[in-house]
Amino acid sequence: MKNSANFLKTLVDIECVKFGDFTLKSGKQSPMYIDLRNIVSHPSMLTELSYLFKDKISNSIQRICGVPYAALPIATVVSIQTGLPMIIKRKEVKKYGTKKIVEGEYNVGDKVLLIEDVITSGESLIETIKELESEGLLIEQIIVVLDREQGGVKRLIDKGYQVESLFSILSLVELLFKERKIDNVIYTNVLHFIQHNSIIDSPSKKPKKYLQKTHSNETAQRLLGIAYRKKSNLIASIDLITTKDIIGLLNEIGNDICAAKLHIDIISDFTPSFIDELLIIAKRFDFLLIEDRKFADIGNTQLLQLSKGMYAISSWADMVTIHLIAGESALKAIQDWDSEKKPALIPVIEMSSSGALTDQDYIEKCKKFMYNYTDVIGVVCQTAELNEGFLKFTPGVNLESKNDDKGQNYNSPKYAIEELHSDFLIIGRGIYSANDPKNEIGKYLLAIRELDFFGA
Ligand code: S5P
Repeated sequence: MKNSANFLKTLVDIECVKFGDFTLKSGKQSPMYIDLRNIVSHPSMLTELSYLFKDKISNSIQRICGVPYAALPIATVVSIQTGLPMIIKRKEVKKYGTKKIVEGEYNVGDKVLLIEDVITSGESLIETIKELESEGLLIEQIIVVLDREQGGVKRLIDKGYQVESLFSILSLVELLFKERKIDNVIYTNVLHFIQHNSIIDSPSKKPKKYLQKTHSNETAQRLLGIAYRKKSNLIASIDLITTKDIIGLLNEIGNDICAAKLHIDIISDFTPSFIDELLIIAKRFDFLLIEDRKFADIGNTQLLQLSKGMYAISSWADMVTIHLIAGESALKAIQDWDSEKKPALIPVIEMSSSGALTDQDYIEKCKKFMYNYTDVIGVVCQTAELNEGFLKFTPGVNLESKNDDKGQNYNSPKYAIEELHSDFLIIGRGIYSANDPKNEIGKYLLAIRELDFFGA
């Protein structure tokens, strides 16, 4: 086995993860069934796991312990791979002999790596932690193979433990969905299940917006999936004019964004190979590409602009912006266009600039027909209220400035999310003009995460 994606796909092949309609122990219906115990019959999977764990173990660890029983074989291979000694926590205390709860050699104060196969509520981990701690052991690090994203990790982090997971159910379904191994329905059902089954019950918190949003468009679902997984609804508007600067910036901030928005026609040294490079980086850092071309012509011309010329936009862009000024027919032309590769559409129905002509009347006129087109995943706007499920992309976001000297107006991330109900923040100069863009994007991430926009 060579990589994590293969490991995840093999989990499905060996039926450790199944999708369908399952009744859980609790009596609840679930669209997924997860039980990693079959891994013991697949030595190559255990070996792969030992490598994955090895990369993550902190230097201070002195003992390895698996939560009984499912994680015991995993702890064993990790112990063999790393040379770190293992201890075993019994599930029941022996009724005879030593009555020990922890088997193996250890000293009070030893720093332990605790291994778990799957985390849901974190209950069995908490139980094991309690018992190890009562023996004087210190839980230094916890690594879980698969996080069901139902709040267990957060619960342990809140208790002060250092927890991480190798994989999450979201990264698994995202991968399977991308590779067309599961369909829209399963993907959406899993997202809904996670949302409604989190053990973290905090009504005072803002709802987990992303998981509530569903959209039948595949690109919209991918974008939502990435945003949720990265806990970032930031779209970097990379309005830079050399390929070197663009690639350099994306390499710096790629992990922190869910999409990059470009104005491809401002690049001074564009060659088609730039697109290849861009696609590789987008894949590596897992973000989508938006071309902010703002198409605004009759249907036929728009199709030519989308697909022809040196930019061949439809061949690489996941999403494009479009003005609806030409009316419904121009939108319909794109929707009816029979093309293998067609970007999702984001109409600009309200602009951020001073004196914009996109008044309420214009917005309402756009809304009258745009909802009928499944290629339309949402809109660029400021104040407009949208139908449920449509995504709101908001430019004009900046932590430092209120405006520029060319008509642009800015709001803070907090205002854009809380007052404008924005789903995705588009940020240009706020990031790319900063002295240290990586550090600056950290401030934006902090601002949105403080709002608990992503929930637990
Ligand atoms: O109304 C709008 C629509 C868009 S797409 N106002 C905007 O500013 N934009 C784009 O968002 C604009 O073309 C630019 O690429 C980005 C904002 O950049 P910033 O540097 O002002 O953050």
